[in-house]
Amino acid sequence: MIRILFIFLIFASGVFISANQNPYFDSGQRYQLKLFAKNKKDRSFISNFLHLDSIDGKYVYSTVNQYDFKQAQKYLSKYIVSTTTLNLTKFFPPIDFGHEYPSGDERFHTYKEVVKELNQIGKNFSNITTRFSLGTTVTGRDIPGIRIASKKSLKENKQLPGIFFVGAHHAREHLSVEIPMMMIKMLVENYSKDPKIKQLIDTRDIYFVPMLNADGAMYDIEGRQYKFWRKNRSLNSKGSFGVDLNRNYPFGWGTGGSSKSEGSDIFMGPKPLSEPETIAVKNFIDSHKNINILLSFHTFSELILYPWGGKNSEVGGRDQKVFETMAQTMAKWNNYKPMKASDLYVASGDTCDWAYGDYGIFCFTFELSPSRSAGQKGFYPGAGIIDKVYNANIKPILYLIEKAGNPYEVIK
Ligand code: 0X9
Ligand code: ZN
Repeated sequence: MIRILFIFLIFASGVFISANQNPYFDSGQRYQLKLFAKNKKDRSFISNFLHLDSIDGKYVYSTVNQYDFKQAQKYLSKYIVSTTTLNLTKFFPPIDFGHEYPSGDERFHTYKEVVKELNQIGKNFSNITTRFSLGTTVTGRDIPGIRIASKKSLKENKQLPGIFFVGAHHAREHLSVEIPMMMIKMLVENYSKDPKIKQLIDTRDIYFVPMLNADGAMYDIEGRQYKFWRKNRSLNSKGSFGVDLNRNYPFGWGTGGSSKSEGSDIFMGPKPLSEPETIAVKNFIDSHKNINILLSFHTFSELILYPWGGKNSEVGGRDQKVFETMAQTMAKWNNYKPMKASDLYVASGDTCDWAYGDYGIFCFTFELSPSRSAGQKGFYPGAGIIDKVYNANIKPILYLIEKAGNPYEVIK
């Protein structure tokens, strides 16, 4: 008996040690790094290892997990100015308390609330909406979507020009769920009140998927403790979790600004489109040839980004003019900074390079508010910011819906 106990203890301690020595084990420790990056070249170099949360002149800020922190110490030590340690270990490994946002942030929609509200809207406005499923996440959640288009118009017209809005490629960017949710509500509620909205809904095919990375977003709030989680919740081959969905698209995949290491927050995945969430987006785009414009909501920094993001060159020609004109027009309303995505930093495998590169879709990434933040408030600005960000983006979003009719109209 004693011998069995002894063998068990040795075995158990071995497991314990290996879990702690496993470089991919996520203890919950997070580090906030301030790095000196004097120009775009420095930023793009750093972006091969870390995700950059924000840029402030010659400095950049990044919140990283333990794996990326070790990588940074190894490869980026000359750039690191300071490190702040955040201890979230109390909340790891995750315990599922049922999902709710941390105190004060309950206004943000949990996955269940997104589904419930979309179902309700689908029922209440059945003449202009259809609930659909984009696909299924890694852990089996249905990815909820809603189509807004007048059923009468759809009957009369074979095809209406389409637009696709998607939120939450990144888990911790919870505000990117709220803006599409509010927009959906506004559109359906004003169909019978505002002739301009009616006109749009009668002549366009509008699709919303507010919470693509539902697994990651809900993991990020488990235990009512934000975790700075970015990726989805795939179990990787060496035991770490998550692929960066915005590095997993096939166009130019793995050509810079993303990582081959599964423990990294910018892990590109074992192959392009390795994830059910990105496959779901691709299947949708493949089967909806009428989509002319795509808007992917992210946070933060208050930017309007357009291709290319994976290389420094411009898309060129007429399309360049369309991108610039649209971005500059919208920027006047929301006061965001319009720019080519790679001017921020080069990163390959993102949604917009793929949507434009493979399908010719005019694709924008909105980095919502706040404009800058080195601390926790960047990704977690609090629910108090939601209305302001929504109001700033109503006009740009309505403009995109309108221009989905013919994006080239803006350069005529
Ligand atoms: O890095 C990203 O995926 C996006 N920023 S975020 O802070 N929301 O993670 C920006 C994508 C823009 N695309 C490129 N720079 N390629
Ligand atoms: Zn993002």
